[in-house]
Amino acid sequence: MLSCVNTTAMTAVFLFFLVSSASADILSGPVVNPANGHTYYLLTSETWIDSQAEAVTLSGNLVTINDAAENTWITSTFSSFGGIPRALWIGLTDAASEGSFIWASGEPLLYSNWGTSEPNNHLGIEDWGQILPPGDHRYPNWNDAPDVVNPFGTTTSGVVEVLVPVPEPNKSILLLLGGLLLLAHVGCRKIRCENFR
Ligand SMILES: [Ca+2]
Ligand SMILES: [Ca+2]
Repeated sequence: MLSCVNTTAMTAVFLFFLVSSASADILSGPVVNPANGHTYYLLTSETWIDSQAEAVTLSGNLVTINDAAENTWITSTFSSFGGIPRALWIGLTDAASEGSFIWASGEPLLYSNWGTSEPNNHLGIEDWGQILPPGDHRYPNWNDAPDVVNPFGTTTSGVVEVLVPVPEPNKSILLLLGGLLLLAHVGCRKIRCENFR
């Protein structure tokens, strides 16, 4: 019984490291899209699933592209980041049901921008949406790709969209807190002085 428990625990620890060993980091951002006020991040190269996991830790999802203007803003902001032509993971997947693409955010699929003859589920393993990279003749159209790091040998970064803007410190609140701390400090000194009279 004990050995069974130990084996289970060791498996859990192994799985934890297996899952946590590959996580995407922030390469750029937060960047606010002035057209919708949403916040975006560009991630380091990872699989679609690991990039989506990182997006959730940032309180978002891999990007939901709602219209051509958002597609253009994303590609002009991120597709050539750092002088490198990048494919970009977007929040589309049909892993749950082949041929039925859905957004990771749960938003309805109202706009799509697939490249010619895509999505084609090539070799039966392409369930994960990306924007093709600059240099591909179908850029900035979309493709379905396998869930690997840098599919087809192309640097591929996830784009995260967070619907609520990252709050900036409110200066008036900071001033008010500073004032209250000053008043408290002066009050304490006064009480101490009166006690020693
Ligand atoms: Ca969006
Ligand atoms: Ca494809």
